[in-house]
Amino acid sequence: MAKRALITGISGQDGAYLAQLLLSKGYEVFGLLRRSASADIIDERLRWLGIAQDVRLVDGNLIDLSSLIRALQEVRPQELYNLAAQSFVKSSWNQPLLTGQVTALGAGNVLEAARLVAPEVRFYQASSSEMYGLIQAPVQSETTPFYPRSPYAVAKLYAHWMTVNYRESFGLHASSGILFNHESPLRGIEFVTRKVTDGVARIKLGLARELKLGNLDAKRDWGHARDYVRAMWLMLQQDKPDDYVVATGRTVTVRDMVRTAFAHAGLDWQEFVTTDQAYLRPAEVDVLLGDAGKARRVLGWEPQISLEEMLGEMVDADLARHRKRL
Ligand code: NDP
Ligand code: GDR
Repeated sequence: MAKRALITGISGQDGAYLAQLLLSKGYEVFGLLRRSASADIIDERLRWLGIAQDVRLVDGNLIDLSSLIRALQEVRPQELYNLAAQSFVKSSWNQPLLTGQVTALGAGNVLEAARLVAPEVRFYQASSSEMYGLIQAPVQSETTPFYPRSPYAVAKLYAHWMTVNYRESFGLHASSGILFNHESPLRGIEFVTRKVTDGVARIKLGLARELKLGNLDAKRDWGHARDYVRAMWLMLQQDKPDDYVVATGRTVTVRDMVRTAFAHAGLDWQEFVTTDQAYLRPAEVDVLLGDAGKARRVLGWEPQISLEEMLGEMVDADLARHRKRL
């Protein structure tokens, strides 16, 4: 019998790559999808990976507990991955309460649904390096204290601790992956790497002349989503649920990331990039650098794709997208 997995956030970057990984391992993959007026663009990412026909979609929304209970009763999954969230940090200052409802209480709803109707399920929570915020140690691991710096990070902390609490209180097989930034050609266009690679492609093809960015001094530990979804799956294959940092162990400024992406297309970033206050945040996370030693030791996980390879893949994919539209 094939294993069944239910993924919330199936239409997002990680949902798509995780679905592809699980399908390749012979799982039956179900995705929770909230209704949207623009249904035709919803499975764009699944189509891009060529798996749209293979994933079965279930109607539901994280803020509707009854829809989650129904989805779990219908699917009866062995593994449940909670990837859905309002995930854009900058928007979380404009929509702080919605972010709390979806990213925090929504995760609570998924845990509660699991406890009520699927207590045997193995549960994964998409926690985030944003929880470290104003960092308390130069390299962040599972034992580094958190100091959230955005409504998004505050919401993720609630979800993270609820995951730990449901594990300790109810014996749920609940694990939390504290993932550092990870990107891909399927990354949302509002996030900085994809905004940059899309900008590079437009400039290269003569569709744009400049690219406006915010804080170029921030440093991030950037990996590839394809590597990171493998870590999610590995966590749920362990006998014991636990929390794991997933990171590359290398940190780079936004400025250096931009330079690398422009250079891939043979362009000098300084001729095209300007800064604009509109993209600054009320509070910034200045530097993130993760220690994934525990994931390496316990899960045998290692990232395989370098930042340079990933940015090259993203620039090439954006060039191809824009050429198709020309
Ligand atoms: P995306 O923003 O690409 O995807 C978010 C998903 O959540 C979308 O499928 C979206 O659906 C869904 N969603 C939003 N609100 C609801 C709701 N109310 N009910 C049901 N579904 C909803 O995120 P990523 O794929 O990049 O990230 C996956 C998860 O991992 C997120 O929780 C994110 O916060 C977290 N994370 C991401 C990191 C990264 O670097 N990518 C790092 C650490 C954590 P729709 O298409 O309808 O909008
Ligand atoms: P982040 O990702 O906030 O780290 O959250 P994002 O790509 O939005 O920002 C990274 C850094 O780049 C700086 N920056 C800009 N960011 C955006 N979006 N647009 C710009 O024009 C720009 N210019 C500079 C930002 O200030 C920031 O320092 C992501 C999300 O996926 C979260 O859901 C996830 O939890 C964390 O990564 C880990």
